[in-house]
Amino acid sequence: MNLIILGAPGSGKGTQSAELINRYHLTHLSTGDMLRAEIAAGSELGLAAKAIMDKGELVSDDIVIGMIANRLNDKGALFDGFPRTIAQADALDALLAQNGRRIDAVIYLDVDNEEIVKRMLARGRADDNEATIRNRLSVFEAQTKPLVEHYRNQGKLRHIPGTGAVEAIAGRIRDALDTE
Ligand code: B4P
Repeated sequence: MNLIILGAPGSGKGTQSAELINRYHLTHLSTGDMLRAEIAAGSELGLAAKAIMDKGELVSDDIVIGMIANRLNDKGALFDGFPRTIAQADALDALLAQNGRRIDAVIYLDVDNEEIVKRMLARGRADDNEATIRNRLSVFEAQTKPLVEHYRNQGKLRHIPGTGAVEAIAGRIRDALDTE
């Protein structure tokens, strides 16, 4: 099985991924984690990515597509925070098709903006200040939200209300996937 977890910044993608990878034995592919690892390692890519992430913008499609292409293996995968643009979604379809694979379902965690701002200010990561958060939310609306319609049209979207206890949300995701 190959899954995507999609949602606004701070909607809980990373949080819910932890349970999903264990339950369905998936490789966790989080572009946000990969970029933060590059920053921590002080690589050239990390330095360039940090400046973009601190502004709340998206890192270029070529960079994140390359990172995913390097890590795909034969196991099913959970794509966390990727794709974030239609170009990334098309590239992912092409990469999977090379091995006769495809995306089976897309979990869309739906959380309203005020709840997101509250959560991210509490988390306090380097890119979690209010100005950056507001910009990340508008970047999400403009560049990533079109993916909701894109995957709905393919019949793959599973709409999950993303507020409430972490375990309650995990239960909603299980219910949505187990009726596949
Ligand atoms: P990501 O690392 O993907 O991070 P995120 O969207 O901020 O967080 P996530 O949704 O995983 O939230 P989390 O579970 O942590 O992206 C960071 C940046 O990297 C992007 O802005 C971009 O610049 C760059 N990037 C990444 N992928 C890219 C791509 N494909 N293309 C281009 N650029 C890319 O949860 C957030 C907080 O809420 C946590 O503190 C958590 O504890 C809390 N929380 C979770 N569930 C909760 C619940 N049910 N109730 C209350 N709090 C909850």
